[in-house]
Amino acid sequence: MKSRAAVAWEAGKPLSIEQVDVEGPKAGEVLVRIVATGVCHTDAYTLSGADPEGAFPAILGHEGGGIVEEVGPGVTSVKPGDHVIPLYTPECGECEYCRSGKTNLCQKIRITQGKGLMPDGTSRFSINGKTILHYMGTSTFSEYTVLPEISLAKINPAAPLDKVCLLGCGITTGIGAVLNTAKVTPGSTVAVFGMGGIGLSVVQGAVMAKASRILCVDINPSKWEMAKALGATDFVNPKDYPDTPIQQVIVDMTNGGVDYSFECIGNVNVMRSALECCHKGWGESTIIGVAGAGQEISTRPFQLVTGRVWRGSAFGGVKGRSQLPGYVERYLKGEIKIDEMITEVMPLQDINRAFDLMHEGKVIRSVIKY
Ligand code: NAD
Ligand code: AHE
Ligand code: ZN
Ligand code: ZN
Repeated sequence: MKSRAAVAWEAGKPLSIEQVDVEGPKAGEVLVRIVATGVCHTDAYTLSGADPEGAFPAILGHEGGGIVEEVGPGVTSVKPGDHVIPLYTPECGECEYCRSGKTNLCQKIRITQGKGLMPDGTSRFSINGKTILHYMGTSTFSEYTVLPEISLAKINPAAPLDKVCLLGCGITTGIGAVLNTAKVTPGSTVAVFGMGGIGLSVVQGAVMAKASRILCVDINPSKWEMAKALGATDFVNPKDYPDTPIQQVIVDMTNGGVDYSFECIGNVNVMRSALECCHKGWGESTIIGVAGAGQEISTRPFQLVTGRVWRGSAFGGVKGRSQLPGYVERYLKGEIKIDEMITEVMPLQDINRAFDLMHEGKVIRSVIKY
């Protein structure tokens, strides 16, 4: 079938709106009509050429909501008409990782997914016979996309797909990093670096965890209003402290450092600051931001010897098939805020504007509606 899609032909170039050919679902696969998709900084990161796994031409997008159109042979857990959220972190329930009880990082299809291919090693997308690659196993910048059955969370059809699509990445990642990865305890102090869709969702998570103080760090002061509305207590702009490392500013503000910090930017220098603003003896820092090829983190080992902990989080530690439907229910009950995070809604043909607005710092999340 034909589908409208935004194709990334090469790194560093705008996306191009095309009619792509989409092959039907093979065994264990599902054809989904994407109703809406968010645009996450990770899409921009891969498009920029900084992603060591970035392969082109490809159809990006991983924050979608859609409806099952057709299922391939052997698919039993979803049927046409079901509402679904695509999962870039699948959940097979069978692999060593799924059974470990220690991680959400199902590895069943990770190798082919990282190469932009379906589990059988081929792509379902092409234009005039030329193969177009998948991305993160989801490719939500195509109106019709094919996913493995294990990469779909079936959700309550009462949930508006143009809102809960953001649970496909940003909001779940931020909240989950607080609740599942760091396990922030009531009364804790929290520092959040970067007030995009991820950092603001960390703020939401910290409020849910009953943190006593939530310090937000961003070089763009226009982000403060939203952070404050979500429950942040302090705003720190590193540009106001040109002569003092930002970790020192936070240590001074918090009587020795915060209990928990989160890096939500993808900047390795900020990752160091986020670790070093943690309290001696117990402070824990979680890296969420994704850094470019070749970049590495560093700190004095003494920072860890003296009790600080450095960890990372992918998709908020959330197991998509078993736990994401519960996040949708919490949105429907008003416990998770999504609508406030959507500052732009636009059609697919305007998708490059969503990337421009992100780079200009003028948007929290743009949602593309097909
Ligand atoms: P975004 O572009 O919406 O927000 C980034 C924010 O960081 C902006 O407000 C910007 O002003 C701020 N910022 C930039 N440089 C800064 C600096 N030096 N100091 C302070 N603030 C600074 O991005 P997003 O969509 O929220 O994504 C954030 C990061 O999280 C990206 O690296 C993305 O790839 C990553 N991410 C990771 C996961 C995961 O599962 N680990 C999931 C989603 C996104
Ligand atoms: N391809 C990059 C890694 C990118 C990365 O870390 N992705 C996150 C999700 S970001 C969503 O916005 C993730 O889930 N990582 C775990 C995984 O298995 O990719 C690189 O450096 O190669
Ligand atoms: Zn994302
Ligand atoms: Zn698995």
